[in-house]
Amino acid sequence: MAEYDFSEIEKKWQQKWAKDKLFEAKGKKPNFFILDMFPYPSGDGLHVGHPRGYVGSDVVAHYMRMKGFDVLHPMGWDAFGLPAENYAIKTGVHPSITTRKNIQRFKEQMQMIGLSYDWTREINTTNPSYYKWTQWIFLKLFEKGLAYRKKFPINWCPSCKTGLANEEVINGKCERCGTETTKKKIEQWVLKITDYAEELLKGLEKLDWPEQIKEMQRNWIGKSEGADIVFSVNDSEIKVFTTRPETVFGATFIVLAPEHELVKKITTFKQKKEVDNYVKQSKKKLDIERQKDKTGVFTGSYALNPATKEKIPVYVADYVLPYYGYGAIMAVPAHDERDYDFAKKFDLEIKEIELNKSAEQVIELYGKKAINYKLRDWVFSRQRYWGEPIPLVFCEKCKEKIEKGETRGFSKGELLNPGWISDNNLPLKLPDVEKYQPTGTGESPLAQAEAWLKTNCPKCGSPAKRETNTMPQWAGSCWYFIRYTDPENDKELADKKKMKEWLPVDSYIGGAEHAVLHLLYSRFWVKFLNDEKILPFDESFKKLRTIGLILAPDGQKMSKSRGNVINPDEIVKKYGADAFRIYEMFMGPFDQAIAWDSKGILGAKRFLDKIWNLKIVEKDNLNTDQVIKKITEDIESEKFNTAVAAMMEFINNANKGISKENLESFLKLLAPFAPHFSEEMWNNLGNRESILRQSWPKYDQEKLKQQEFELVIQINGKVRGSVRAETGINKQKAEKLATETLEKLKDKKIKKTIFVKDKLINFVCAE
Ligand code: ANZ
Ligand code: ZN
Repeated sequence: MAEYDFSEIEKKWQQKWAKDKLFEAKGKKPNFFILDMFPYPSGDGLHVGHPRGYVGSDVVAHYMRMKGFDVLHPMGWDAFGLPAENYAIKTGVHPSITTRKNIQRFKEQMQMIGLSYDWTREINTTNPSYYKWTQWIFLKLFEKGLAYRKKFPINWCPSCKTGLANEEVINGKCERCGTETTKKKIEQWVLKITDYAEELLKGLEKLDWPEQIKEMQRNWIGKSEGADIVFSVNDSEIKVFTTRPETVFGATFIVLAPEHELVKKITTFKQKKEVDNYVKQSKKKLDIERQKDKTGVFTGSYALNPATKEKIPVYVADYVLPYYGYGAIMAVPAHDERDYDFAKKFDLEIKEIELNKSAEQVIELYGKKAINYKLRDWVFSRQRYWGEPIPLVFCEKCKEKIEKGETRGFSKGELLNPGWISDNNLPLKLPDVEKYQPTGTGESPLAQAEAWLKTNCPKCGSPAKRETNTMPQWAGSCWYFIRYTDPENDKELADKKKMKEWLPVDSYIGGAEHAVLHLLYSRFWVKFLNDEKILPFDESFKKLRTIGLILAPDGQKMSKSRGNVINPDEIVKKYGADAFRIYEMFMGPFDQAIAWDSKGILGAKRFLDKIWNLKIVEKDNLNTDQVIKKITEDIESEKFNTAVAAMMEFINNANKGISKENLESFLKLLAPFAPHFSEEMWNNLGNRESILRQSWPKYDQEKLKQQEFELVIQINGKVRGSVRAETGINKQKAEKLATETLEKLKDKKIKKTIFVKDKLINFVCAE
């Protein structure tokens, strides 16, 4: 069998397409925005896992173009972040240099695979002309009072020497480096994402996203409906939040978190030493440790249960968390497992009660309806170098004015954070520094850039100092998709008309690991900017599809240290970009993890060789309607693997030859998957206009119907149902179809099946 010369063909067409500007979005109607999550350009280059999503989105992009849509399919670089900075610490090479080099390599690899990006719209989050607008959005948040300074114990990575947001701590470990996080009390910029808790929750309903991702966001936002109930203790009041107000009759003790502000006040003299000691000990513990065994101490005081009028003891215990609800609970050991464990250990009353009052009734007597969210505000400052500078200065003079009560000329944010003043002179460029090392003190390396640090207050001209913390990794990616619609604009983040034309993103493809990070943060910024009338839409991504990981051939996660990384450059060199693309799509369901298999890539190559060698005949008996329908539907539902399988089956049936007309139709179906190969064959058949400019083949509904029949399904000779099936299907397929159709067949013990071609299938089952 003759093999096609992929290395020559692929390069040739890539150059031709670029020259003909085949993939540039024009802004015509109807249009379609298909987006990949843009990568962090690491020093390792692409691995074979990246292209799984990129090829998938590329198939859709080609398909939509052939369906007549003007397609926006862009790529860019999420290039701020720790690895470039860590490399700089080690070698002294400026992160911008490393970043430039890495981007170059990523881009070459993407071009090698023939991805049809519109490179005229490439963006880079570390470019001042880009981060000017990231800073601008931050200032908008600040001005509206949605950014505030707060000193409180935040998650701290001792290795990265920076504070982290809650979303960046995965099972107690730093999302970046895997080090166990600790708590550190430092002053931080925090964004009020909690103001949007309800909208973020509601907005999920209209999104076509994987249910599992939506559920993760719902859980993260964590809405609980219940009541606030007040318990009085001497002359103080303890407010608790409960989701089960009707259990108040069984509340036999109260528990305060060690951090609760009333602990000191209500602890009796006798108990003071023990309580102080306990509070000190629990401060050292991590949140997960606090949940493990139930520990606690008695405060010596009693509270009044408003429902039973009984006096119940007040305890301090660290299984109650300080930042949820009010950091205090009514303990109902008969109905709550945590409280039960605690009551057992401390020998407290466990009162069985009859729940004869409804939650509503209890609220009307003793409480107030309340809603709580688990979502916390977003800790937004990082004590690191390689990030967007926060464009604020600190001015003592302005602070004094505000503290004296002057409000005129100050924004809401400035009044909320006295002394902190917006610097609207953007972009505020990241200065060069000698040392990139994080200091560990809570200041970023920018504190050493003396000349940059010292400035004058933009408001009053007095000497002022710049904020030295930088923005987190997630800032630039909150809004990057907006910039693609108008990447060069230096007057606005993007032109309104262009935004209206393209946004929100029609289809977004990327990793599920971003569920409560990027995918949540971005929705928050978009909702805010929409409220500010800056954006004409209120959700970022209409449709989201997540990609399964590609594992090493040994089934393990690919990693350099394990030495099991498959390098895409080698694969493409050996088998060609098209075979690589076909295999990436064929290897398994798009959203599921799957191990790389070297035999599979070989199979993909052979499939293309087979097409290359097809004999062209005057007339064939092949059925293209069927395959067109199948592939159309599969692409629309991201079932790329079954689409490739259908193409393979079609080609197997063409071993006696194929007509030129059918081959041309088939090549159009193949083109999104194997564009270079299809283009070459298309060209060889005498066509001069690119195959990627052809319209997507249509199938004949009527003809398809004639090729279908009603498959009768019987169980033990009795008709139990029927289903439309294509004529000529074999027994195996008919069995599958019938079991998918008749639910009850799943529970039956099937002894044998009798199949009458194009008529019926009878399952002989045990009675
Ligand atoms: C009495 C009760 C009885 C409760 C019962 C539950 C079951 P979610 O659903 O997660 O919102 N709680 C309130 N604040 C807390 C805090 N700071 N730390 C730990 N636990 C806290 O949980 C709300 C329930 O968690 C509340 O309802 C409260 O216990 C507890 F059969 O009140 B419940
Ligand atoms: Zn000032």
